Amino acid sequence: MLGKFFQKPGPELQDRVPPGQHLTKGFPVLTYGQTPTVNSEDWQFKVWGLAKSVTFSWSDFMQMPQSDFTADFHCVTTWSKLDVQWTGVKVTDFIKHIEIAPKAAHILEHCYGGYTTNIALDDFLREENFFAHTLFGEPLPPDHGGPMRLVVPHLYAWKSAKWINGLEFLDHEELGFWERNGYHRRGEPWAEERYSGRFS
Ligand SMILES: Nc1nc2c(c(=O)[nH]1)N[C@H]1C(S)=C(S)[C@@H](COP(=O)(O)O)O[C@H]1N2
Ligand SMILES: [Mo]
Repeated sequence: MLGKFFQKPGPELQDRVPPGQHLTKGFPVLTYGQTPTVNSEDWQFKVWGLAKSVTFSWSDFMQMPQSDFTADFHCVTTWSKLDVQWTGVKVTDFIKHIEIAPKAAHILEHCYGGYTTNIALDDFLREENFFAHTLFGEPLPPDHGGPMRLVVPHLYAWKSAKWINGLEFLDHEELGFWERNGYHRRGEPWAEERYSGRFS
């Protein structure tokens, strides 16, 4: 829908807006179900499966290098928001603290509230991915995934798990919540990988 909050991109921005997407100036909240209440003091993050099992606390993450990010955000429901500003921990810094088994090739992202989404290990390990705890200079609001979410800018935003609490490393692909319900297993916006052919 085009209206007050959705605009067609001008020519200067067109090369940043994937096909079938519209720009939004606001930042819509897209959540399936309830927003879980998670305090940073209670937040825990587990790694298991084909990686050495380990649990991280909030302070563990705060002691890792902190970086600022500016990233575009593309929801499969056709809105895109450019230049979102975040602070958090780069995935490439985080993984120095875990031991991934050589056989691992896929990940299932787990969240408070039960949401899951799958990602290939190669897509996860990219330099531009990060765990975010700050949005535009403020603590990440609960609706946007606070206290901590993953952000994977090169894939549709349903891969950017809010209230993330764990990564399960696998040698095969296990589909997450939306992927089991008809969405594409990978979700690359420039290729419009919106839906899985299995259901259409
Ligand atoms: N845990 C969890 N993470 C989630 C979702 C969700 O419902 N639960 N929705 C996804 C979808 S479809 C999108 S578009 C983005 C939306 O993030 P936002 O609400 O901060 O805009 O979060 C993704 N991560
Ligand atoms: Mo979405």
